Amino acid sequence: MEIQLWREILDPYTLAVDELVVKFNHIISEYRQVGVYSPIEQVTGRVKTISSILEKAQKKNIDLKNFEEKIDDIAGIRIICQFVEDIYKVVDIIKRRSDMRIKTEKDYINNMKRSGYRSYHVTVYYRVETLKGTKEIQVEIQIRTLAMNFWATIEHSLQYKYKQNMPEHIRERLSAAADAILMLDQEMSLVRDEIMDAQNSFKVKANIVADILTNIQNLYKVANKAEVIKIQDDFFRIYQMGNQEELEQFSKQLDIISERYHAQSLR
Ligand code: 0O2
Repeated sequence: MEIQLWREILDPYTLAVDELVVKFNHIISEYRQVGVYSPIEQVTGRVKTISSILEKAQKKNIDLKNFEEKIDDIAGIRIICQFVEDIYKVVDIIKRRSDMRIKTEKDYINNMKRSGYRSYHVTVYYRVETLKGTKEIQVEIQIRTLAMNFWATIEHSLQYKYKQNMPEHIRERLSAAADAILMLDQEMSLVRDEIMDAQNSFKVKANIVADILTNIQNLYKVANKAEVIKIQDDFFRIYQMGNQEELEQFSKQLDIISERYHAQSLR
């Protein structure tokens, strides 16, 4: 067998993970910029360690000559959602993208694993460009709720600790915890609309405040100082009253004043 140059082999996987984390985080920003609830809450990524690759190859009897083809989670992305419904929205988002091609889908949410594990797995082909040229690699995207992630993280550590010999009483506890997680997700789904409304209005308010403060800062550079100080005092007064409609109205008026001074394009 030829010598495996691990660093060179794994380098495009690192690039893919880095790019995809940026891309999924950008989706979160796009939703937030327009004040709409994002089905993605958090994104993380990792490249499997060499020892973990070797372990999996040994466990599954995979020839190291073609481990890149046979092990499809060398590059892994984990997308965390707040609600189960969001998971399917994220799957749709992935399916609509032109920069990744679906290889397989595994729905461990409707088909929970015997361990109690729940998650939606999508394996995609993704192209990266390196100095050596284009390489199409496989990336496993795991999509799960915050609650499912909590369970999976704890269970993964215990699996690691006990290997194949997890004591029966711990297995039972994990199974009971998996049932509780299922119920928690169902309960949360029932109040999803209310939670989303509350979070949306919080984000909308944060966006308005950010716009107002940017406008005030830009005006400070070009307008009469006394006028800008008055605008700032008015803002604090309206902000303290806590009425979002008035805040929106104030922001619109400020846009008009800024336009007059051509202050909006100032940085
Ligand atoms: P790691 O350390 O997370 O990378 P199979 O043997 O067919 O069941 P396969 O082919 O690897 O497993 O695919 P599967 O079942 O979709 O699992 C892929 C990954 O999902 C695993 O990678 C885990 O990350 C996660 N996973 C699957 N089942 C469980 C489970 O019961 N508990 C937890 N905590 N995670 C699970 P790795 O390489 O096994 O592990």
